[in-house]
Amino acid sequence: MKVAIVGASGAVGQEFLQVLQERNFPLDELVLFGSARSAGNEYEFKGKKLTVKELKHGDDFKDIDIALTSAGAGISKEFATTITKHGAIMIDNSSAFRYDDDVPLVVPEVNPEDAKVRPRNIIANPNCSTIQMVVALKPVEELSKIKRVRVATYQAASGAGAQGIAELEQQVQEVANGKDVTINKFPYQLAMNIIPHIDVFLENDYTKEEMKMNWETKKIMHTDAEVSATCVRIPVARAHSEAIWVETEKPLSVQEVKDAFRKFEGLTVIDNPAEKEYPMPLFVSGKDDVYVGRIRQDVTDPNSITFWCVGDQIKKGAALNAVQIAEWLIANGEVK
Ligand code: 2RA
Repeated sequence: MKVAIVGASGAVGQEFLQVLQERNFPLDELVLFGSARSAGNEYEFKGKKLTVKELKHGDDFKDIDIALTSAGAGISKEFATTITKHGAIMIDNSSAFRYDDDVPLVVPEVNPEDAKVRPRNIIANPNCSTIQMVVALKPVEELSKIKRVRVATYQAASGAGAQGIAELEQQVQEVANGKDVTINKFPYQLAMNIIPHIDVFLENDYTKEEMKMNWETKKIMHTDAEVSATCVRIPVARAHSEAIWVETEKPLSVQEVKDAFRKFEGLTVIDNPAEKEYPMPLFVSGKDDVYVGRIRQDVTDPNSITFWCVGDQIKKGAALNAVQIAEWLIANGEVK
């Protein structure tokens, strides 16, 4: 098994290295690719030094079985043929192919079988805010068809990559020292602030980040349920939080939803208001599971349940989900 990471120096690329190592992913060789700028960088993997090669058109992917790519949509589009032409399966973390009919969009706990039909040998990894939400929605959908979802997100700086985290850390220092704040990645100062704007605004006045949650949920869950999202950037390093309201066809009790959450692979319930126990980004950072809590009946509607959901954006929201897709492909004989 020969695996490639494309975009090895980025926040998600680095997390790929970490996750492959942590899970003892069954590989014989790992090859790292990156831009001309990051070519030559060295990273350690299982005690060995690996050097980043420059991503070029040619035959470098000839013997690669699985390519984990996270170098932005432009690079993914430009290099998809180079990566897949000799048979490598490209598991792509960018938004380049998510809405293409001939590219499956996969969260292994929700729709793993979709990964079998991949005419272009590309599988897309969904956006981070969608991944953690659909992991929590799936057990609810198994109890009753979901009619509608409303969600407000509280997204960490890591969603803007390693530079996003660095900018938040720098701003915190600048604010503490009474200096002018440096703003590059985010539209406004993030430290001591929140910004109700992620990605570009669309014609309907939702942002693209918000509509991704609508489009991607429909494709992954094979549902026509509409999702209305408000996506907000908050000054947290690396785990996204979401307040979710789910309207179901049948009324559901809080207890049956809690039981379904507890039984569902990939979810951890922390829900004990009496002891002030609920998931928070500070404690979920670095964890594999999606965490849910504050599970309660929506007081405005007997057919709605509302809850709080936290997931590590770089892990389950990106690198881990892609590696789990790769593991599923291997376990199901999909990699030759
Ligand atoms: C963000 N969802 O948080 C994006 C990253 N894919 O900015």
